[in-house]
Amino acid sequence: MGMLLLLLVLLPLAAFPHTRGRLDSEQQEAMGPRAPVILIIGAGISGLGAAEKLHKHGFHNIKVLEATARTGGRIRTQSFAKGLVEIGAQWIHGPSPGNPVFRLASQFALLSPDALLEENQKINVGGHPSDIPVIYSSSGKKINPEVFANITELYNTWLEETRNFTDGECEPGASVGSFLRQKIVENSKGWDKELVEINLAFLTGLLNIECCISGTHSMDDVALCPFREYTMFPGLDCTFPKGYESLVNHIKAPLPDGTVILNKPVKNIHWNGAFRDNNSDVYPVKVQCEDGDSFVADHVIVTVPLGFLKKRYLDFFNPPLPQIKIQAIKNLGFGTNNKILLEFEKPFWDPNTTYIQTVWEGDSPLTEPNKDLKQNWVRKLSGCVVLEPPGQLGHVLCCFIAGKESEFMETLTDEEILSSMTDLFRKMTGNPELPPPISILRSQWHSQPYTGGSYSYVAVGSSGIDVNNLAEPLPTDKEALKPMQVLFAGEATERNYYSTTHGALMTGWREAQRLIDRYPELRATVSKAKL
Ligand code: 6YU
Repeated sequence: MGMLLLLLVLLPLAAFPHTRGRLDSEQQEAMGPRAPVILIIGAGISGLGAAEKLHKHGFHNIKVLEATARTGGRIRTQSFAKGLVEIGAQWIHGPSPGNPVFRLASQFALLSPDALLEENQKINVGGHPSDIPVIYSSSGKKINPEVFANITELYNTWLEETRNFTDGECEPGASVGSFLRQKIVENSKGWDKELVEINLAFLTGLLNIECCISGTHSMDDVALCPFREYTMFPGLDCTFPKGYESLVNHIKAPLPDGTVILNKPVKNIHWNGAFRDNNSDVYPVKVQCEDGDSFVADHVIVTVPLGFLKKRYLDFFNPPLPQIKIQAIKNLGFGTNNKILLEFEKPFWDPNTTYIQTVWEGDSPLTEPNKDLKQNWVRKLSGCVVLEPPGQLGHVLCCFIAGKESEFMETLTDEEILSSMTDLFRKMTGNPELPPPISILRSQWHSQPYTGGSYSYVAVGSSGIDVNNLAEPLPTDKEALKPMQVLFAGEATERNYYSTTHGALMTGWREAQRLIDRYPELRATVSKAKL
């Protein structure tokens, strides 16, 4: 009977040699090394993607520690009006087979039939609104987009040209903004006198859109030479009919209960140490949480946003990060792009309108914008997307605003924003009686303590090398006895696809793969078990 019991205990361990329960040290020696313990900080798409991949490859000692009360991070779907809206990521940028988010969404049957059409997967819009906008000007007139057809085409070719620069070709402070401004100055010399003012006002609006796409205050902050490294998959951007979070829910579904721990903000990460668990096993990493709990690990994958790292890099790591990483964190840009969602009783826009753009007469990319944020923040709005389908959702506009004006907007009350937005639409439509929106929901990504903004960009003074340096695991010494103690994932660590959900997912998978490659014996066990 005793023998049978011993066999029952040892058999599962023999089948999975890295698993070890409470065995004495002699038994431990005989069993070989214990299963690696992995902690993942952050339950956004990168953290959950890493956890799911590791789990699938036989790593079962995984915990995901998430600071907030929810998973998804910057993917956040919420109820609003009569349906669901996105507070964070909205589209799959470039939905085509190369894009892992598209592949997963298709596999989980989360997309509409349109998104799956092959012809849509071949279209290239580069993250820009693809439809012809309805344009309102601040003097209360609707402007025929044909008026701006030439200037729009020119602007698009200039944008393309920003991608022609190679490293070393740019002056130290060269930015996408300075390049575009130079083009505007050169080109405006040939414009009809009466078109100069309105063209400049329209171009200011296009630059505001660009700021939202890059998540920056000004295109003068975005470095010119590295701009070409941002890579787009082809495909007509599409959305998730049941919300972006439906993807997150599918990714995390295979993880055993208890893997993801919510409301568990991490205070700091101690690495290069020797920390014991209750079994007296020794680990190189200890993660200390704000609530006093601590976790030991062999590896920790840090997926916190760059915005968080910018605030906390000094006290979040012990020993401190190497200088090369600190420099990368400081150099790279992390800006704010927010949404203001407005529900109207009745649409003031024509049917078939998909995008509304506002033009402020008198604004120009060649003059300094007015610094009085209280009076002028609404001028920075880049435009409003008409959300579909109105039948299910109601009449909802999703307006975008980036930069300091966006951060100022976060400090206002809903009532103050409603009042400014009502004034704006009354001015633009020339209708002083236009009824105000009936409800509002806005994002506040800059004030979120565990995010600190919206997404990353390669700022003037930085380059793709900073992104690589940020992604490099610690210790950086290749000969280290315990390598890969702290690994880095998250959208800001993806040199070509930063600022997107697919970029974030790729980095989670990249770091999971690093660990899978580090434990070939485990891989062999899993493949054998599958045979
Ligand atoms: C996309 C889109 N999109 C709009 C808006 C935003 C973003 N993006 P996470 O932050 O998700 O997870 C980290 C977790 O860590 C988080 O849960 C924290 O709470 C947690 N954490 C932090 N500190 C912690 C601690 N101490 N302890 C424990 N946990 C901690 N992307 O593909 N399509 O339409 C948009 C948009 C308003 C805010 C977007 C879009 C960006 C994505 O949302 C984002 O990259 C990923 O979700 C990040 O996932 P993650 O896991 O890395 O972090 C030309 C050119 C230029 C380049 N830019 C072009 C691209 C444009 C991007 N698109 C923007 C447009 C919209 C509308």
